[in-house]
Amino acid sequence: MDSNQDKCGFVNIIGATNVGKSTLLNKLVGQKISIMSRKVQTTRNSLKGILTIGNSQIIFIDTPGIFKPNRKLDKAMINSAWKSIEHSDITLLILEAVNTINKNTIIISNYLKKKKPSNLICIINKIDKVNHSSLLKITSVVKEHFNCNEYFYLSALKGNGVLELKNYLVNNIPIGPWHYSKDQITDIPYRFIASELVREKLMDRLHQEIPYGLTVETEDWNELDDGSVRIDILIFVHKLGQKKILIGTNGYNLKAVGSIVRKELELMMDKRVHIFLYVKVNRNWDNSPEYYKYLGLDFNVQ
Ligand SMILES: Nc1nc2c(ncn2[C@@H]2O[C@H](COP(=O)(O)OP(=O)(O)OP(=O)(O)O)[C@@H](O)[C@H]2O)c(=O)[nH]1
Ligand SMILES: [Mg+2]
Repeated sequence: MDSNQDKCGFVNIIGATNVGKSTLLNKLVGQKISIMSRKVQTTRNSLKGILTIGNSQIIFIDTPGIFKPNRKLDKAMINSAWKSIEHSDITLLILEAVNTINKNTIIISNYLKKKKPSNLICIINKIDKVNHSSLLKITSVVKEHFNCNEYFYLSALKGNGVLELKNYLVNNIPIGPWHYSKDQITDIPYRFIASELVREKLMDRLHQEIPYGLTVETEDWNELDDGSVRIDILIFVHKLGQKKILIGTNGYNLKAVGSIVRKELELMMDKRVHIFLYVKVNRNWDNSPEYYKYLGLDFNVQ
């Protein structure tokens, strides 16, 4: 094999909700492209992150976390995660070092027994939370449920073990032409990143069912003559009561979210940003075909 030949591989990242998939994706590509939160069900659609090292290009796909779905939106999210397995060269199954096997991991284990991914790699994440002497025991329990080709132990949050994983992936992706240019790290437009950052901050600040009853969309994006950009962002909620809580007393919540997101986007894009946030009540936002299309999800999911 000619070691100078270009290599390119699709590596999808699957796992139960909240195990650290998006945190790992961001660590692997070196920039935040997928939002993360302490709450479950943060990622709603499959997102690409691209890492190019030497002559190798790895296209990672972060996916919505697996859990037992109830709502139509949840079902479509989980469908999109399963679908990504079909098109990947390597599948990274992310498990947590704490409470490793639970009802969500059992759903995954049952699914993978039927639909075998091409090269299943097990990642035990959050090892910063356990004593390293317990990793052997965790691995033997995992082996009762999953048939993985390799095992990696890492902390996506702190970065331990991420380099070893990158090296493995570079050595194991197939020969093939690159799909993206050398310095591209995602195909997600800034418009989408902006709305996702707003959703991330709202998930952090709001509690109970409210984070799951809202969605965020960028309505307008205008480059101004002075080199700055004006971004108008709409937040949809199901009920008027949710709107009031979201806005907060004297608009405090909304102002705080706008300010944090503005600073993050300014750093990312290296330009001045003006953000305008609006909250609208729409009882049906999660039942509109346009919304599913916007996220690349299947509206007709059963
Ligand atoms: N201690 C510790 N926490 C971590 C680690 N990796 C991720 N987390 C935390 O776990 C939580 C969930 O992280 P996410 O990256 O949003 O998890 P996810 O799997 O993408 O979640 P969904 O999109 O909801 O499926 C966040 O609070 C992260 O900071 C880790 O290695 N160690
Ligand atoms: Mg996620």
